[in-house]
Amino acid sequence: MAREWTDLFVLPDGAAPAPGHDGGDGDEGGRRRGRIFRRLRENLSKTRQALGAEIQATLFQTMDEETWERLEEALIMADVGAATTAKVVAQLEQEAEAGDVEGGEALSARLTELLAGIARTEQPVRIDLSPEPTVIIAVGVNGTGKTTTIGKLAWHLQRELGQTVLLGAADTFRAAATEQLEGWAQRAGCAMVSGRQGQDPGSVAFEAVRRGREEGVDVVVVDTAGRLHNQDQLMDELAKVRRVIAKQLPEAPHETLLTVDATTGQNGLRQAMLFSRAVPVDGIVMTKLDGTAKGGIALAIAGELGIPVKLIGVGEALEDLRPFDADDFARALITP
Ligand SMILES: Nc1nc2c(ncn2[C@@H]2O[C@H](COP(=O)(O)OP(=O)(O)O)[C@@H](O)[C@H]2O)c(=O)[nH]1
Ligand SMILES: [Mg+2]
Repeated sequence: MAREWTDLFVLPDGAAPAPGHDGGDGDEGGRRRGRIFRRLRENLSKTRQALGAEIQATLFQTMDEETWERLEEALIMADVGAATTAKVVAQLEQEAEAGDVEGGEALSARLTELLAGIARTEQPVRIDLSPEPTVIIAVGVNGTGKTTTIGKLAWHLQRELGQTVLLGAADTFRAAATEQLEGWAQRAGCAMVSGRQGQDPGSVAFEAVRRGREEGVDVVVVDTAGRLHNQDQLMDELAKVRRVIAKQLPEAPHETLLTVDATTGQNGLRQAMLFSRAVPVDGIVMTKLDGTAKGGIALAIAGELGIPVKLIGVGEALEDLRPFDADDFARALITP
């Protein structure tokens, strides 16, 4: 899974990441990864306090029927999902009883491994940036964090990967949406194609891709509306935006990212399911993981939808968007 920006995004031949990007195997790279992991742990503190403490308390006891049940309960409370939890705990219990894993430390490490395992899907995780421009489109329910994610993503693409970015404000449903994206474009230091309220979103997307091609921009990121008068209308409109983009550039959009708000738990999961049935989704961005004790959903959602989580939002600042790494994530949740 992707740990660094250079793991998530495949740069075109000949392109080099920006100086000071987060890769690197040397001491500096190691220190940087340490810092990132500590920050991840901090930002996940709500789930970690709820889950980590309970898990450590259980796993370091002599395991009996009741402690397995408590472990199950803790995972369900963290929104790992009933079916997934049952599977993971049954596996751990079986291995513990067979004597394959012994002791609290080993049990805790094995649990981390099993939890990380449920986040794996068959679908590719990496995003290829070789199309010129690469077109990324963000979809998802209103308020889940599309616009914020796009702003953070633009910043990272430029800062870490040295890519030029152009934003397209195709959420023309809400008056404030364009202004909000403009604020992010300024912070990220990239150009933007605006739309007027009520303007056809397809025309904004079309213009963004057209300008991106003309100016030789590396990545075009298109924002969309998450709410219309009804669900069918919204899905029709998204399909239209995609068609219009494809008219400019066959194969595009190259990447459709679906934002899901972690604080809405199982309800968010149902909404995501509706979206992913109507629009082909390549990856999930799990947002607001800093604001919930139910961070386990980031592990369960890939299994439920069959779509990999590619990015996570762990705060409102520019740097609070990270490539998702299931092992780091599970470790950050469970390590007290
Ligand atoms: N704490 C936190 N807040 C977030 C995160 N992502 C987005 N938000 C907030 O969620 C709210 C809605 O975000 P917005 O990008 O406007 O959602 P959109 O309607 O899908 O475009 C804003 O107040 C954001 O600051 C996150 O990862 N953590
Ligand atoms: Mg928005």
